[in-house]
Amino acid sequence: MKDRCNILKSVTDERGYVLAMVMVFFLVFSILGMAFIKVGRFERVHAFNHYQKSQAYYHAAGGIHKGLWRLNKVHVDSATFSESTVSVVYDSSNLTLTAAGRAGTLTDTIKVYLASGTGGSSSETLRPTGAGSWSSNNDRGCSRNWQCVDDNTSDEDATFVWGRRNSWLTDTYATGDATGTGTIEKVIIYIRVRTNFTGVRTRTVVYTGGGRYYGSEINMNGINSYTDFSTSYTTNPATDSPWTLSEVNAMQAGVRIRGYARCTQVWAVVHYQGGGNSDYTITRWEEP
Ligand SMILES: [Ca+2]
Ligand SMILES: [Ca+2]
Repeated sequence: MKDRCNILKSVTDERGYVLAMVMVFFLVFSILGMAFIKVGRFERVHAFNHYQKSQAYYHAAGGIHKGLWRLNKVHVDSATFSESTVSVVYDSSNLTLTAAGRAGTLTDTIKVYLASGTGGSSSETLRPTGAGSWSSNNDRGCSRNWQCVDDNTSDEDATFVWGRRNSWLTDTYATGDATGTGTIEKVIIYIRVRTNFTGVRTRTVVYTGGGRYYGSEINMNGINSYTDFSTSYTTNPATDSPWTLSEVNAMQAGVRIRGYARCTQVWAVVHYQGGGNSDYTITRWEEP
């Protein structure tokens, strides 16, 4: 009788164990939110999402060949690659990744659409490094105009360029070269200026593609302490097309002053989208 009780208990325990395992299985998978986007026949590219993780695999006869994306964040610098059975191409203009796989005569492709995340942008500051094509303003505290405005941290009234009454005087400066990666989203020209007078105007200048382009006139009335002003160019004003790296490297940033204003700093900031270490979120999958 004691043995029989033990056997019954054992069977009950086993049922309980199986039931518990099934419950754990569903619990785990519902927490993970696992959704297989594409799982078909064995040899093909497929992709799936689950909790904080997105992956695309190419299944070949010999097994899984490559896991491409993880943590639902795509690092674009490692996303474009190829090996014998799978190739992945990143298209920065359309923000897509296309994975194509092959095993023997079987091929399959999957396309992944991306949205840039907060980590998808970066910027770089370029400061004057030498004389540019114009150097019309007066200087104070330096021997060459560009040296008055190349401060990493503003030295305020220690070095500055300044203008002449009732005349627009222009300076443009050679600027450092850009080293960033990714699409150039915009270039912003900054000037840091102040005045003790009225009726004074300033504006930013960028010299690119053989032309000088000015920001809006800044009425300096009341701007007695140094203040930053900027002009943003989402496209190169000479071409009306997105900036290229060579255009950024060849451009000159500058300042144009009418009257007795002081400019202590001139610089440019290049903003990039989709640089080498940018993170993207996968938004949808598709088989082209
Ligand atoms: Ca340059
Ligand atoms: Ca300065």
